Amino acid sequence: LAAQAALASIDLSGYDKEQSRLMDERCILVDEQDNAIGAMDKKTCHLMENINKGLLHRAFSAFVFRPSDGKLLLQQRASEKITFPDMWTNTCCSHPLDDFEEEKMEKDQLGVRVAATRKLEHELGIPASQVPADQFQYLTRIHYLAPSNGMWGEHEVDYILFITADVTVTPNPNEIRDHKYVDKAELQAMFDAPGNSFTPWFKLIARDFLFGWWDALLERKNPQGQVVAKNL
Ligand code: DMA
Ligand code: MN
Repeated sequence: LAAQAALASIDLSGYDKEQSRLMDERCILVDEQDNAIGAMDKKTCHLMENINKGLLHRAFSAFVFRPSDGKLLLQQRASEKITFPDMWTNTCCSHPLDDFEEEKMEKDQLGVRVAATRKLEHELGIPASQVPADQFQYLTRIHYLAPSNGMWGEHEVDYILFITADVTVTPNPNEIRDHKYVDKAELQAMFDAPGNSFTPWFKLIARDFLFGWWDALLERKNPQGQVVAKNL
């Protein structure tokens, strides 16, 4: 990895003020084995020029399912977002931050769980009590790289977290433009329809994992939404 002094930066004055401010958050830098190796501001981490030098950070992708019918809550990112604006994606994505001691904890994925609870509240207004950190199911983590618009992109080790919970959504309009619940067929129809755009990580997770995991989640449920024993 290049020395910090060699990393590119950029002037954010043309972007949304609040989203520009959030670019000062400090992401956790990792190597390809997800060992924490430092911290860097979100702006630096998301410039393709730096990503192309190997800069990699830790992230999470949270998926909220409704207990009554197993539908998945999607969001459409706000136009104000600096990366991947206006795209449909899973319930909430973001980063555990070096700014918070708890979010650096790696045991039982505590850091990303706490960050998921924090950002579900920030982006969707979901009360923390409805999505407690210990209630997330950790599926896996994926290493991926994807360019966004212009000079921006993502390069992350992304922890995938599922939770089945009844949630109250009060959207933060600076973060999300729209939201909706979909079943598998409705999601597939969205993918097939012309004109919808999706984040690259959501497309990747959907292609490789989501539908299979979703089936397993639905199979473990009876119609009342209670967990019942499987494989007896
Ligand atoms: C970043 O998501 C994380 C992933 C998995 C792409 P984001 O751009 O929604 O995060 P934030 O809103 O915190 O910038
Ligand atoms: Mn990121």
